[in-house]
Amino acid sequence: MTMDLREHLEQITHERFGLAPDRCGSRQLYEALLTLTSRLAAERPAPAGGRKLYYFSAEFLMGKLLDNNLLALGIREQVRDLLSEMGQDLNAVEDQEPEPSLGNGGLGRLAACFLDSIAALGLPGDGVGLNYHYGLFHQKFVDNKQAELPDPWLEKESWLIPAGKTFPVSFGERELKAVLWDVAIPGAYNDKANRLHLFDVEEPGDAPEKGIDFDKTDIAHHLTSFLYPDDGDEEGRLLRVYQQYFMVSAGAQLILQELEERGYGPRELADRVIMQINDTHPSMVIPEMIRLLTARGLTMDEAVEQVRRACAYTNHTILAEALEKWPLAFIEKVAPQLVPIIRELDKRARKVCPDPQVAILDEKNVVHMAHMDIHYGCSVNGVAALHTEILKKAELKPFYELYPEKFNNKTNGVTLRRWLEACNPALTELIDKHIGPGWRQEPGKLEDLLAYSNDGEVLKELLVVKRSAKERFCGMLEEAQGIRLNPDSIFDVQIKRLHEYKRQQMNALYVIAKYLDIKAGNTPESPVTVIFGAKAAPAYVMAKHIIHLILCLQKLIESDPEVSPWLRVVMLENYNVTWAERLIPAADVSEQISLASKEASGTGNMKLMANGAVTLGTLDGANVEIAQLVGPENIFTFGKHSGRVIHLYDDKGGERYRALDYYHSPGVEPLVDFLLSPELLSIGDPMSLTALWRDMKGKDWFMALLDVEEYIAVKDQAFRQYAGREAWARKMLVNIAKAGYFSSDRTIEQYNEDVWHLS
Ligand code: 26V
Repeated sequence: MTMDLREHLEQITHERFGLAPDRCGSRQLYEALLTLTSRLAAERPAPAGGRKLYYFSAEFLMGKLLDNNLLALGIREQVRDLLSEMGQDLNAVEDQEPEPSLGNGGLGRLAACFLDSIAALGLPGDGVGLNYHYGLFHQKFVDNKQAELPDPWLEKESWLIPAGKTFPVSFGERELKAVLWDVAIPGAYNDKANRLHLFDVEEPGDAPEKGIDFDKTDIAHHLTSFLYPDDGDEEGRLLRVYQQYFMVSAGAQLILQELEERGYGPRELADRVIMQINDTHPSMVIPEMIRLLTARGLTMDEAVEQVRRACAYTNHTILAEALEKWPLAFIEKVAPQLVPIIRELDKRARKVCPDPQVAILDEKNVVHMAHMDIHYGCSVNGVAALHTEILKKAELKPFYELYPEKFNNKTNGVTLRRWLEACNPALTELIDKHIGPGWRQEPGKLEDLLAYSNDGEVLKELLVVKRSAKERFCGMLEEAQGIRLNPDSIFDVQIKRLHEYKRQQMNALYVIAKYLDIKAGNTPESPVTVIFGAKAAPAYVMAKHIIHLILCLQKLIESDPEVSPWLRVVMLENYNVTWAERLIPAADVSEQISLASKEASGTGNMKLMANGAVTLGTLDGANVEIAQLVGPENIFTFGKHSGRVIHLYDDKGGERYRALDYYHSPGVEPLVDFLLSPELLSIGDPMSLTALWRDMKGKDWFMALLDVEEYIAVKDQAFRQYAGREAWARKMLVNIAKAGYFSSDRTIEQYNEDVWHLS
């Protein structure tokens, strides 16, 4: 095999560059390996099965693909050895790869983990999405604020394979062609490959000259320019609807074409196809597929029944602002052909249940996308046990009463191939050494590590592995941002989209508390480095104020010789999958501090635990399941529970949350007021800091002040325990041992068993 690979690589570098591989530069070798792995993956047949899954998602946050594909193809170590024999370094080659910018956060990364697991389990299932050219945005820090630039990740050489297929998408007054590009998804442990189908316009427009503003009415050129273009105006909102319809119309046509190629007729759709709708962005696939089926001769009744059995919906959030609703007038403008179908679906739903709370079209003629999914799909799932319970008991209660049989939970998972094996080779080696390699295909076997929880040698090895991961991260950070950190400090890590409910601002208040403590002469037992990674949606003003605060604290502390030996703050610029892969192995403490009831699941919490970080968190999302698995000794929890929080939002009972009551506590007021201290005002923008200060004490919609005092106390307690190195290493070990449950292979097996029935 090594011989074959060597010959193959030599052939490619000779053809492409007229050079032997050992004479190539990293860039040339990257292109050669891209060609080689794409070819090997593309040669693989699709898995066979009676029914095929199509996973529709606005986002696929794939991360770099070379390393992962080498792993899935089973040639990673051979290629590494081959290159080193040639005096080349695979890591340097991998640095050449740009990260695809096709996602934003948890929902998109989950879709990528799922594709990996579906392929690894040998199940027939493809992704369907859009090929955004400039991604979400590239984040830069200018004057301690976030600036957004286009993120052009597509190069002449990329993982995209032209599929040679186009589909017409009709937008009322005009028609556009959807051009299909495929990314091969090879399965680990088998010789099959699935596909990620990405649709694009025929003539994509150029990147904007400055920032991320562009002509949002130029649909023909800019439909696929950006993920989540600014929806602050009507043009932006319309563009989102154009994107969604383009994706699902082309996707539905592809499905029907493949169905026919497989030898089945449109009446066999539901027996042969299942469409998973990832949040509501792809919901228009329901009326669109009904439209296409009726055009192929099915009656309305028949088409509705096929689609109902062939669609399943996953809810990823209970935040009202993220539950999509579109004015019917928008759909009338973008895809008028859907309007009579949506009206008909609404009429039928009203016959089943006249309650206006479950209507698809409300009295203002606004379409509730999730409602359509629930009436006209076979399954509704939440993404962690607590989240699904909240959907059933509160957010979607009337729907649960109507269709109890449709509701089910699928606790999220992550692919341990990327999030342990690929990103943390030293920990992988340690695990293999003690329990063998079987955990890869049976992640539950990680529990065999528990046999070593009192083995001082193994615990020491764990600490050595963590320490070297921290050093490695420090090297990369210094190179990227010129910041030098102390690898012997506690790495306290909060990495996730920036949102008030995730409460990065509460973590910033902790930093302020520590700063003031140290200034008052109380130094902590161990030095601490608080590391943030987050992008704020460009139009989310409060999130940007929070980034500004964190960057100001970073500046203030790094130039203070009294404080900086004990406390540092770092915000990673342009946090993405690649940064996550570097940082997660190095994390000591995993910050999962959302306001209870608001974080549907979280998946970073799972990645961090698998790499031996100990969670400091509220009982929210999947943290609840983590706490149950690892036990109270091995997690730090705090904060008001979800029931209490839901009560505090309630108008009834006169107990509504009032930030000011909490602000006036002696442990809180000085922290909040520090936002307006001369120290911070001399670094930051007074307008921004004042706006945040005012919001925190007067509104604080996500209740940071409710939990901040307990948070500080429990965090200090966690940091004190960190000093007892052996006991801490035991916590790390238990967390790694219990992470098997959070393998996305387990999640996918459950989807297949309960919803998809693929084979
Ligand atoms: C909402 C919005 C609002 C306006 C700006 C653009 C935008 C883009 C996406 C969304 C929906 C976000 C949904 C989401 O990412 N949910 C996350 O899903 C994860 C996977 O299930 C889960 O772990 C996280 O808890 C949940 O926040």
